[in-house]
Amino acid sequence: MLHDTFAAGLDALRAERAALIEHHGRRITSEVTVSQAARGMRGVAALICDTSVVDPDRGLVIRGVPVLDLIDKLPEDVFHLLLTGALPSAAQRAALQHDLAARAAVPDAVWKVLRAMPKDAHPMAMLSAGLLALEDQSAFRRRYSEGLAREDYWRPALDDALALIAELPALAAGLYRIRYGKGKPLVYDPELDWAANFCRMLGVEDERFYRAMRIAVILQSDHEGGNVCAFACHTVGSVLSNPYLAVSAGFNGLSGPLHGLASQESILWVNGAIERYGGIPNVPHVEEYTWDTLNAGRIVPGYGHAVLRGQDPRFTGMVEYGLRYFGADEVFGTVVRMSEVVPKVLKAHGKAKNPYPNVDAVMGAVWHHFGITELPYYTVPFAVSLSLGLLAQLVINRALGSPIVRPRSVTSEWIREQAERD
Ligand code: AMX
Repeated sequence: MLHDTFAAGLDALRAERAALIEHHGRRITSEVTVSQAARGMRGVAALICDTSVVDPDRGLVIRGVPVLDLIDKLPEDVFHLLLTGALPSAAQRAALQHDLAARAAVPDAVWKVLRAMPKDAHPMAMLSAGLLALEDQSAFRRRYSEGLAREDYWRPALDDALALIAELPALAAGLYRIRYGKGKPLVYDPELDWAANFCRMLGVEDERFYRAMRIAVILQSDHEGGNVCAFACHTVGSVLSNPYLAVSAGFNGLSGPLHGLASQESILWVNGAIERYGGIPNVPHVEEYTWDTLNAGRIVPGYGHAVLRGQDPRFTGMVEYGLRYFGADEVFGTVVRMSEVVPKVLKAHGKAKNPYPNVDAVMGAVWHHFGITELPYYTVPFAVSLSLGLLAQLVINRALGSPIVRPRSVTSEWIREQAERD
């Protein structure tokens, strides 16, 4: 059914993009300075992505809807919204859930690969390896080698997207159970929704966890096109690498401490404070602890952002849920205390352009509260959540026939020569 819905909007999608290029093709989105080229292209707008926008002050807006207005939905609904621009009807949601349940089985060969990995392999490396081990299932790979017409690329890409979204909770939960000796991987229950299945397959059956997972997934489901994870996935996907390869590349990008691994690092940092002060630190303790981190030349994990300049609504949304349901939790309480004090210290420090907590400052406290206490695992649920946006973007790009990503680079010598000529 999702194929039909997407196909119904396809002509309009393509016509809109063609008109955009025809009428506005010469409009300048950004000029690029040498400083920007040297510093991670910060602020350079050089991609078109319609699934979501990160407004520096308001944060994530998905298809025109501020993300906090979506947290009572299901992740399935949000995937539909990301891909098609509209929330699903009840029938469309039921069909999507049915489709996901039918595609959710992870073959034994994948578990064999994961079991063969080193005992201290990082869970994100296992997730990426698991995707590569699933890659032989790619409908895109098969159909392309059979001679697929360009205008039909999106069809097997959407098949792969649905298979990946279905398989990811099982894969992510299964690798947790293998990596941390929790028993055999569990299988998908078609009676439960997608996020509840993720929790149950982790081994936690708790309605409060199901609700927290739905919110967490929605909050982290997309973050426009330029974040490292989305950009890596888009770049690799642009050469028609199949969706398994492209998403694995995106996840590898998410695995760095300046990006999604901050979820692990921030709780490590929070736990350090709890240990040092014997419980939830008071305000002077947090100030001291934060200054000690900065004076040691380290970054404060879970704070700052490359685009956001105000509060991250993903942080606010998750904290609101936590305050309602587990406000007394020590790790969560410390996260909240820190969020009240650290911004003042970062402002006084004077470097970070955004001194506020980002989404990674809080998510680990949620997993910890529900008994997932293995910190290296914390980036995995982020990756599973972000797959919704990565795959929506990928299918749309396949449908639009987006060409390969291939910007130019310049040499330092070229810059000096240009300067001498002026
Ligand atoms: N602690 C200490 N210093 C920080 C800082 C932090 N949390 N955030 C920024 N700074 C420093 C930068 O390192 C930089 O220092 P420099 O001039 O000596 O190189 C200076 O402040 C200016 O940086 P910026 O323009 O504000 O940030 P950025 O766009 O270069 O980087 C980010 C953004 C997220 C990498 C950075 O804020 C950071 O390292 N934060 C901590 C890690 C983290 O939480 N990452 C997750 C972000 C959300 C996500 O992607 N999942």
